[in-house]
Amino acid sequence: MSKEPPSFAGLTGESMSFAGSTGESIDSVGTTAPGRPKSVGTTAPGRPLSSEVAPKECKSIQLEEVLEVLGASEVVAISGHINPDGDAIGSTLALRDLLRAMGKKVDVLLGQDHPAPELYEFLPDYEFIYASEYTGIPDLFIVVDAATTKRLGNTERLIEEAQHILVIDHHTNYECFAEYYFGDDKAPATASLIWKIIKASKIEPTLNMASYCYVGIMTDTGRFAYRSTDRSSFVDAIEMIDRGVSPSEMSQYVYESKSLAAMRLEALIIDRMHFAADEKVVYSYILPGDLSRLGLKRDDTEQLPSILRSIKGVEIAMLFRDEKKEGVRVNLRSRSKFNVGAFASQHGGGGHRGAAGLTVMKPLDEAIDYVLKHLLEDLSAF
Ligand SMILES: [Mn+2]
Repeated sequence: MSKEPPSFAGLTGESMSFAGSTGESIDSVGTTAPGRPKSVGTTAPGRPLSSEVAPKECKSIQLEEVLEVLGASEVVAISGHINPDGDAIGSTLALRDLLRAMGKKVDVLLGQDHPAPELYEFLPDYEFIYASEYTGIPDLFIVVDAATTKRLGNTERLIEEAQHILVIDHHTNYECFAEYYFGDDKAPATASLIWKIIKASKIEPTLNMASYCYVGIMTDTGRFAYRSTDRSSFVDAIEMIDRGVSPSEMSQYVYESKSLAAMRLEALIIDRMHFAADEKVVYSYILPGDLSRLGLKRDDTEQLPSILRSIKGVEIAMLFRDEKKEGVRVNLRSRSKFNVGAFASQHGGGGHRGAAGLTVMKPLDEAIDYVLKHLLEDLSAF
């Protein structure tokens, strides 16, 4: 568990023995052909490269060009991914304030038809419009913190309708669906990129902009602790503190305002823990009735996978959330060099090296078996 993975392709040779089941009912990216004969070795020379479609051209733009694109637009819509986290929320709101200060008409959209998480309601001007109720046709539609159209929910139609599309993101699995892309998969948060844009603009960063971006960076780095945390995270934080952001206040709001019900859910998850691979892998699950019984929302589960990963010796933590007809949502966290983002991408999901997610369209027990089987395969080849 200490080697750097060469690339995920290098592991496919081993997981080929499961190729027959790979392409089944999860929305797999389809790099493994169902029914292919087992291959031996780990270099996988027999991968069906010829049948793979070459990646589309992605137009990456630099900071200056981002400001030109923003400057040239009058009516703007911004959206993060569905079930937005702190980074998606913080990034959209900071960008909204920047654009408003630039004199633009801006709406922040939600791709889902349920409210943004209550957890971040302490943020000023916490206002969103359901994309399903939005009738505007923006000059510019900006997608933040989402690399695939699958993460857009009801905002996806704007990809067709808006005149221009800009994606600002830090995930590794960008699908090249936009005209402009300002991305950096090494950035600890999308909010770090937004902060860069704000600083490069002619607008003086406000306390609100700094607070939004701080929450984005704080949550995506797990309070400046995950592997993604780097020097820039702290430099950005210092600049935000200089604008008046209080780190302890932000931390209190996000991490120490837990409801008793949320604490009870944690107890339930801990009670249901299972281990594999010499206790290097831990997993637990949430049943369909759990949240409603406790009076909780799906947003209240955001921090649970990290709690599982915090056990000594655990390298990979997984939380399975049974959403019945919507399938089983799997959240993965890694603190070894095993890249859960690449693993998730292989199975139709996405994310980062240390935090990723995917959806499996199977009943819960089968979903657990499926993911665990593939994970253990890849781990043993790793
Ligand atoms: Mn993010």
